[in-house]
Amino acid sequence: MSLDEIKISRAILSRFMTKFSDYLELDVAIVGAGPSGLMAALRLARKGHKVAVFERKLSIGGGMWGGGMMFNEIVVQEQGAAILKDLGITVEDAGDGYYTADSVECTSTLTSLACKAGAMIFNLMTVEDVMVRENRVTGLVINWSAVDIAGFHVDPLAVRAGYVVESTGHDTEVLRVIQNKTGERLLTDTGKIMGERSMWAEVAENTTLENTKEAFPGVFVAGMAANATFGSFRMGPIFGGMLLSGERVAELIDERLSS
Ligand code: 48F
Repeated sequence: MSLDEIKISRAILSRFMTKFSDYLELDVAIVGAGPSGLMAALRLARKGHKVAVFERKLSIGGGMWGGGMMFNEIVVQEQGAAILKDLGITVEDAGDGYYTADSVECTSTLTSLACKAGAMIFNLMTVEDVMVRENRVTGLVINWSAVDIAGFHVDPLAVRAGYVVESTGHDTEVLRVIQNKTGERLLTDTGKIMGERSMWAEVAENTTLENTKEAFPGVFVAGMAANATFGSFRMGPIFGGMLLSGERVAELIDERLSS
């Protein structure tokens, strides 16, 4: 068979357009493909919901690849180790209730399983805004990250979603847009993003789960963004809370979608 460059180009364009257009209306739109967003995508897709993840970067996985300070191992506690083992990831016992796992294996396995479960991941796309109707978020406004980086004046496109997961990590970008543009109160004590506090792993791991909840009508917050939104601590390279938060947000949204 001789290779035709135009057929290669046409195959990519035509498949991408079909895929993109199929995912313009979603049950759940997830912003950020870090560990919490990927875990949420995996669980929601396995429940049969139509899910897409929008990730700004070329790479999927957020802060998980880098382990701690680029030593590419992560630490989890008992519950996190159980999740990783269940996903088929090798976990090493480090003693005293600490477990380690290779961060590359964790990230790549989680990504692969989310895709295989039916979640569609769109990388290189930045969520720059939301759609709001009657004080509820009904979708996302997206653009190519390259447009954003270049500072080009190019209008975005939009995606409709039953629910949005804000899993953008430390920066809580989606809620920041909502706070700035709607002028409405967020569902926090202050009505605003309360901000991330300095490192305290033990408290932060627990509060991540408590803070995984609806932060604005239609928007659930997960992972580090949950702690940043509700004013809790950062935890550094211990990742069980991220995985559990992804699972929790999937359960909460599944309940809403099923009711
Ligand atoms: O930061 P990130 O890994 O979020 P996470 O799931 O996990 C946090 C941990 O990695 C670590 C930690 C705990 O152990 O403290 O930091 O909470 O991933 C967030 C992803 O969101 C993307 C960003 O590129 C990253 O991959 N992202 C951020 N803003 C946007 C976005 C945006 N506006 N549009 C699209 N993607």
